[in-house]
Amino acid sequence: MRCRRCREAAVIELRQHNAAFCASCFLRHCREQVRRAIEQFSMLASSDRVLVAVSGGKDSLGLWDILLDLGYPSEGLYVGLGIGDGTAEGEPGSGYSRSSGAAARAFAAARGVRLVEIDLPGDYGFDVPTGAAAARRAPCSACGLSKRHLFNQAALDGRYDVVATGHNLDDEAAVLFGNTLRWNTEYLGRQLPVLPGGDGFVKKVKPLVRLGERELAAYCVLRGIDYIVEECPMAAGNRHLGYKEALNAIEERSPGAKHAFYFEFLARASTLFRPLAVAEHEGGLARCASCGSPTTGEVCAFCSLVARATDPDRLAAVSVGLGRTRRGGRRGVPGGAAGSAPGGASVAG
Ligand code: Q46
Ligand code: ZN
Repeated sequence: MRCRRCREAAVIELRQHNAAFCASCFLRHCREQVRRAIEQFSMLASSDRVLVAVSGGKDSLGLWDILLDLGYPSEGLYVGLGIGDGTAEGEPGSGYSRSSGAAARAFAAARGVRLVEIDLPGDYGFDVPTGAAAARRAPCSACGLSKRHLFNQAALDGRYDVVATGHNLDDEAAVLFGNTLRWNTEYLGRQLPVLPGGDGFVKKVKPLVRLGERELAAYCVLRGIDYIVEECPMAAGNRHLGYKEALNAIEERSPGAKHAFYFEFLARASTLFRPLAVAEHEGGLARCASCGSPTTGEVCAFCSLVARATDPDRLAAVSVGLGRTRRGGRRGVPGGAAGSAPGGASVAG
C-alpha cells in the first residue's frame, strides 16, 4: 500500500477517502480536514481567542494540537468531574477523572500552553456519580448539563471569543442518528457544527466534524500525544455507543456513509428544522437569579442541579440506597432519554 500523495509506504488506509497515507501525509491530511471545516462553516477568525474543552482523550487533545499548529491562539479548559474517585483501585473506572486530568495537564505542559481548570467536587461540592444520583438524573445528563454551563461560564469569565469541542464525525453522526430515530425536531434544528454566540452564550464550534475516531486515534499516536484510552465508566450502556456500533456496521459495507449522512443532512435538511429550534426560545431568555446565566426559568438548570446534588437530605437518601440513579433524562434535559442536544453532552474524547 502506497501513500496517495508521495508514494512512500502507507501507514493507514482511509476507505472513506479511497486513499492511504504515509505518516507525514496523514498528519497533513488531518490538519487539512480541520482547516477545511473551519473555513467551510466560518468557525474561527485568525485573531479569535479559542478555549478548547479538553477531557484528556484523543479527540480533544488532538484538536488542541491541530489548532495550535494551525496558528490559532488557543488555551485549554479541563473540568474535573470526580468520576472514579471513590472506586477501589483495580476496579473498572478507578481514578478515571484523575487520569484524564493528568493527561490534559501533561499535554499543556509539553506544548507550553495554559490550561484553565474547574473542579466540580472542589468548586461546586459534588461529583458526577453522587450528584446525579442525589438529583435523580442519569449521570450523563447531569454531566453534560454541567459541562455546557461551565464551558460557557469559563469562556465568558476569560473573555474568550469561542469554545471549541472535540466532537468528531462519529459523535455527530451518532447524535444525528439518535435524533432522527426519534424525530427530535428541535434538536435536529440545532444540530450544527457552529452555534453562534450572543445573549449570554459564547460561540461554540466543532472543528473535528470532518474526521472520524479512528483518524483521531492514529493522529495522536503518530504525534506522540499521551491520551487517556479508557472510556468513561459512566458511558456503559449509553445509547450513543449503540448508535455508533450501528453506523460502524453500515460504514463497513458502505465506506463514506457516515460522512454522507451528516454532511448531506447539513446541506439539504437542517434548515428545514431550524424554525422549530428557533421557536423554542421565542419567549426570550431571563437571567438566572443565582448565577446570572441565560435561562428560561427563574433559576438555571445548572444552579438547580447544584442545589439538588448538594442537598444533605438527598445525599443521605443516596447513601442508604434510596436515591437510585435512573437511566434516562428527566424534565426534558438533553443528554438523556429526552434527546440529544446539539453540542452534545460530551467533551468528546
Ligand atoms: S464524561 Fe460525562 Fe461523558 Fe462520562 S458521565 Fe457521560 S457525559 S460518558 S463524554
Ligand atoms: Zn444559574
